Amino acid sequence: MKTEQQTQFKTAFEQEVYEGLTTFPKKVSSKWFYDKKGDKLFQQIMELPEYYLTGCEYEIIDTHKQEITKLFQEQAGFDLIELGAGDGKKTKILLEKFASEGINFTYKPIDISQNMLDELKNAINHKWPQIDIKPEQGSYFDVLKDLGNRDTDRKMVIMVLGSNIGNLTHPQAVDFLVNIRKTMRSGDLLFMGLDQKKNPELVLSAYNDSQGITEAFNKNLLHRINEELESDFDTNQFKHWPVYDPETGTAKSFLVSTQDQKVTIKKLNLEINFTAWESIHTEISQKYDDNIVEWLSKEAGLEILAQYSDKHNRFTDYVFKV
Ligand code: AVJ
Repeated sequence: MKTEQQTQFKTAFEQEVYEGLTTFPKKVSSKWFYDKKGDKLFQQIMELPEYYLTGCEYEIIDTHKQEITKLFQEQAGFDLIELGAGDGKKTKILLEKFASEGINFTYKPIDISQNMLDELKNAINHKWPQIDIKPEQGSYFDVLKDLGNRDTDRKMVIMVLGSNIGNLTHPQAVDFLVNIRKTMRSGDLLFMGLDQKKNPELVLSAYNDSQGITEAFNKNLLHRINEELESDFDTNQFKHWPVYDPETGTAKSFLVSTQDQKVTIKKLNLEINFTAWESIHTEISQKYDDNIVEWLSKEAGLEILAQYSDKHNRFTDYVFKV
C-alpha cells in the first residue's frame, strides 16, 4: 500500500504529510509552517510580549555591536551571509553600524521566502543605498552547497539568528553545523543565536501566548494541508498543546484531537483516523546551555571564540571559528 502510493508523490510536502500521518505517533515537521500565512503569523509571534527571544537578541546585538563589529572586521573586508534572514530586524543594527563606519562588507540575506527578501532589499536600498546587498532565495541546504564552491578570498561571516536551529534535534544540528564548518576557512566566523534554558514557565508561555497567535501558527499547518492537499481538517477539533522538559531543554508542540474523527486528504487518496486525544507532533524548539553548545561545537569541529548574553541570561549569541 505504502510503496504504491509513494510513486505518486508530486512534492516533498505531499510525501512528508503522507508519511507523517500514517506513522505512529503521528507527526508533521514545523518546516511546513511557513507559507504566506505562516510567515505573517511568525512575524506577529516575534512581536508578542511572551515571545522574549526577539527582544533578548535585539538587546544583545545592540549592547555589543562595537565588539561584534571588531570581530567581524579583523582583515580587509568580509561577506556577511545570513541564513533565514526574515525581516532583518536585528541584523539592521549591525548594518547601520557598518554603513555609518564605512566598513568594507557585502550582505547576502538568504531566506526561503522571496517575499521577505524583496521587502528586506527595498528597505535596505532605501535606508543605506551604499550597502552591497545580494539576496538569495533558497533552503539552507541549497545555499550551503553554493557556499562550499565560493571562489573568493574574502572573509566570510555566516549568521544564523533567532535560535533558528532550535527546530533541529541534536543529531540534525550537528549535521547542519558540520555542513557549515565545511564551507568555512581559517578566519571565517559563524555567529549564531541560541535560546537558553531558563524558568520553564517563561519558556512555556512563549509557546502558549494569551492572544492565541502561536495556536493559530501551529494550526495553520492543518489549514495548509486543507488548501494544498484538499483535506477537511476541522481545526476546532484540535487543541494546541506545547510542553517543555527542563531536563532535555526541549519544548515540543502538538495538535491534539479532542474527539474520535476521520479526515480525508483527497490529493493523497488517504483517510486518517484519529482517536480521541491522539496527538500530532509538529515542532521542537530546543533550549541550550553552555555545556550543550560546547558539546555541539566540538562534535562539529568548531571552536567558540566569543559569546554574548542579554542581561537576564535568557538568550546567547555565540561566535564560532574553525
Ligand atoms: C523560528 C524556530 C526559532 O522555535 O521559537 C515560534 C518558531 N514556533 N513560536 C521557535 C516558533 C512557535 C521559532 N524558531
